[in-house]
Amino acid sequence: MDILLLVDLQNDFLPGGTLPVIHGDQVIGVANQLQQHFDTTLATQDWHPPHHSSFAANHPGHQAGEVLELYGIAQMLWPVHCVQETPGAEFAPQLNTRQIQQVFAKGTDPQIDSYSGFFDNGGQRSTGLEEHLRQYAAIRLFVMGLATDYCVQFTVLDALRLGFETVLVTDGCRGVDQSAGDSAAAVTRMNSEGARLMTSDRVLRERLTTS
Ligand code: VGL
Ligand code: ZN
Repeated sequence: MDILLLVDLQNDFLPGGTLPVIHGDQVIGVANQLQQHFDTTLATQDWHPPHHSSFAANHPGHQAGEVLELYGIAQMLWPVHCVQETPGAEFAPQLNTRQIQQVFAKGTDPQIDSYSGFFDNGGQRSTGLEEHLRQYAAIRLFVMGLATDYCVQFTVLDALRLGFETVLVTDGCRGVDQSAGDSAAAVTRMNSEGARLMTSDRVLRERLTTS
């Protein structure tokens, strides 16, 4: 069974948001198109409390882009983004959300960030996504969204570690690229750990011939 997982398609990661991913808006159409060919679509949502420890604003004297050690884990500081119940945390208005069966919130614990849609960055608390996927006997997980070098990458690497067959939809992702080449390196890493790389065109052709 094929499942489409949309990672963090939220206003703050789009142009005009507080943590904009360049051309992030270009993947919304890909998500809408793919959804029409999947019976099951799930989504993750970055969902931080206002006092989240990943926000530079909560560390006076420090700036976004700096890395601090917080509670024993290296934490990149980010601009305030995806604060619970604010417009920035909402899904992109152009995104078709009617077919999303379940949304998994992440980054809700103020003390620890969560790039992966499965677990926080300490690998401790589950979002419930793994348990949800385990109800299916055999799945292929098709992952796309924002950002390639953070939440998409950590979600895909956890999916592979958990033993799920995983496909990265390459044109459905855009990255932060804080350092040049981060996204390309992330794609190479996901691929080398076992993720298959496919364009959305290829996914659609495959879905049309197998279902
Ligand atoms: C993300 C940085 C901070 C992401 C979330 O969705 O990739 N990146 N929070
Ligand atoms: Zn975040």
